[in-house]
Amino acid sequence: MTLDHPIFTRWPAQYPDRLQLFSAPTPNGVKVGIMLEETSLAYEQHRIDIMADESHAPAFLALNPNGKIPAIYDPDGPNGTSLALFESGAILLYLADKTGQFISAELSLETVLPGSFGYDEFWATLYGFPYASSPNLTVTTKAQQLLIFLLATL
Ligand SMILES: N[C@@H](CCC(=O)N[C@@H](CS)C(=O)NCC(=O)O)C(=O)O
Repeated sequence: MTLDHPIFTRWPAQYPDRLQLFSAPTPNGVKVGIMLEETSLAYEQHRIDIMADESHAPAFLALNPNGKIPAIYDPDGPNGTSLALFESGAILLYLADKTGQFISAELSLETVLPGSFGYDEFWATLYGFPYASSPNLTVTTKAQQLLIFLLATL
């Protein structure tokens, strides 16, 4: 089985039947890894060195045009097709939906996604990442940035 996506030219899959995780040991990066462990899904991990700007390599941008980890490629996606997905909140929801774990039938996207943005701010402030030096980057601003990116890209 060979996976047909440009990401695998740079980060080949040793176990192509498994869900492929492209990430790094950051708060956003590890939460997807934790979810995969907790749900017991079989996965293969690829470390993306964001300090070496690997998240902006053409092969990675083909998976996430926004140039950020985490991102996944699921060879066993919905309706028997493969699925490439980025944004940790979206990935967590997808994995919850796929496995039927860690999600309630009453939970809505509106309650989950702002939480994802909020975590960014919290951890960035704690560890002194660039977000911390940008106090004006509020949840709303970040949501707007993402939507502007999506509108410009789609
Ligand atoms: N809202 C995104 C944020 C992802 C994000 O900020 N990823 C950071 C690491 S935690 C990253 O890839 N930084 C590298 C860069 O922006 O160049 C998510 O939750 O997935």
